[in-house]
Formats: sequence, C-alpha cells, structure tokens
Amino acid sequence: RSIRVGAVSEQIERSLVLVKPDGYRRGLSGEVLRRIEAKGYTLVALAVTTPTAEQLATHYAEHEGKPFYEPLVEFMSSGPVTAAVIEGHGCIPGFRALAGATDPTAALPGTIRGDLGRDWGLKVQQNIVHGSDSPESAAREIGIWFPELS
Ligand code: IDP
Repeated sequence: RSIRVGAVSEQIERSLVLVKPDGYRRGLSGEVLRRIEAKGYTLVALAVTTPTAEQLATHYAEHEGKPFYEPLVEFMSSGPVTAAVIEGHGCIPGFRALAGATDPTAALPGTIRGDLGRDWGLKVQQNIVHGSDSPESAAREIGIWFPELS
C-alpha cells in the first residue's frame, strides 16, 4: 500500500485537521473541506465540537510553558471547531502544504492561510486551521478528537 518516489515516502496515512474557531465563525469549514477533497484526500470522520480544556491541554501539550500557550488555549476554547480525520497518500505533509505557513500574513497565496487569512487585528493563533505535523502526532491527535477511531 505504499510507493516510494526518490526519498519521499508516499504512504497512505491519516491526519487530524481542525478548522479553528476563527475559521468556523467565518463560515470557512466548507471551503477547507472543499480543498481537502479537491486534493483527493478522503474524509474519514467529521464533527463540530467545542473543545474541552482537557482536549486542548493534551492537544497542545508540546507548547505548554511557551508565551503563546495561554492565549492559544483561550482562543481555541472560544467556540466550536470543525474536526476531521482525512486520509490519503502523504496527507500529513500534504495538508500542511495546503494550510501554508503558521503566520497567515506570511503564508503564500494558494494556501488556506495565504488566501483566507487576514491581517487586520490578527493574532497569529487565529490562523484558520490545524494539521498534524507527523504520524506520531496524527495518531495522538486522532485519539483526542475521535477516540472511537484509535
Ligand atoms: P502550526 O499550526 O503551523 O503547526 P505550531 O508551531 O505547531 O504551528 O503552533 C501551533 C499553533 O500555535 C499555531 O497554529 C498558532 O495558532 C499558535 N502559535 C504558534 N506560534 C505562535 C506565536 O508566536 N504567537 C501566537 N500563536 C502562535
């Protein structure tokens, strides 16, 4: 179930995607899901949910203690998110490429953050989407948001 192209492993893998509260509030869930499906990734699970403090503490454990941790968790608990598990060849780095750079003001046109991110009164944490950054993170994060799948 995998092909190798040079050094790039094209594994079928799963990633955890969140449309963050800013994206949800702006009605961008459909646009994000459209780009995911247009790329050819499959939606495996989908939910709208308001994150609990416990989910966010686990999800962002690696950032605990950083200056942006508290504002990030506060922002992420400010309203519903659209959570999805997606599947496809290389979809972990692939979705991060679709998302673009962390800071929407720096993200390139053509990416979700570059096309849809805003820079007036913007805080960096309001960057529309989250995507897992490694297979290990994906497995952990899928367990947080969709325990029935792990
Ligand atoms: P990523 O979402 O592009 O993977 P990470 O470095 O994993 O970025 O950071 C997780 C989230 O924390 C970012 O998406 C963003 O919402 C927030 N964040 C990261 N760096 C900063 C910062 O310097 N200030 C405020 N928020 C930040």
